[in-house]
Amino acid sequence: MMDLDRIYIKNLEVFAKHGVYEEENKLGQKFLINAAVCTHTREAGLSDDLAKSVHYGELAHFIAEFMAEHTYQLIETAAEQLARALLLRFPAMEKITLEILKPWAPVGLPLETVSVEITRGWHCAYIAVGSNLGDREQYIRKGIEALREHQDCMVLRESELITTKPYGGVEQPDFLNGMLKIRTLLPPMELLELLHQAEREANRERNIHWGPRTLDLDIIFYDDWVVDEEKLQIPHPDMQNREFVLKPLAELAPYYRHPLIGKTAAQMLKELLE
Ligand code: PH2
Ligand code: MG
Ligand code: MG
Repeated sequence: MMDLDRIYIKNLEVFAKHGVYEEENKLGQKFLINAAVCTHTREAGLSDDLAKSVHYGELAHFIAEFMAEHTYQLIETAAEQLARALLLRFPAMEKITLEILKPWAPVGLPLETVSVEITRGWHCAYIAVGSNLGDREQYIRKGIEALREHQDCMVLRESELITTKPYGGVEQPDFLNGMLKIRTLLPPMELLELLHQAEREANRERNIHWGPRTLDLDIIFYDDWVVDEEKLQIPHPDMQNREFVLKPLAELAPYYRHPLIGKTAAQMLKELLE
């Protein structure tokens, strides 16, 4: 991944009413905002065209208005919601580091400032889709639609859907399988929850492990992250052995490299078929 460029706003002063204490919500106080916006400025830099970059004036006004229009108890919440709103409002923003400071925090002790700083951004994930019950294509289309409709997800690409023999030894009908490339603001566990929600909406019943299902949505890759939680492993731990995963993945991203195995999708597919 190419290094991102940054646009900074330093110590933007806004008056707002975030706070846990009642007087903070009533009277309000001064806040300072620092933002480091990660984006690509090359095109704007060559063309001198503002439309190709993130307008720092719009950015500053958006921040000031957002801070004034909402009232949260926590500066954590103000930062979380503001970062999300900015990433949705300015699509060229890949990532933002946002710091919210309270120079007048009413804690009854002399201090210069209190603050929180968070970094949020868009992530790229590959989602395997599968169905082998009922109107398989319809279930898959509905699942993709559920992701499209979620504000924090964009479906960027869809592979062809292919018919595959059941893998894993359970006797069951043939599958329809495919792959999605998505862009998302959701961290892995929240993305998993969204996928489960979409599966539930497809009337999926979880009874036989590896049994037939109306809709299965699995996270294959999430950037180059490695996640090893009880409920979620990324990359998908068996993907390198599954033609029904590697084939549609290699269609979308033949050179995407597995962060642990070190091989590309195309290489893994070739080796599996050998
Ligand atoms: N999913 C499984 C088990 N076996 N076989 C095929 N062909 N396609 C699948 O999506 C599939 C499978 C468990 O999720
Ligand atoms: Mg699966
Ligand atoms: Mg699954």
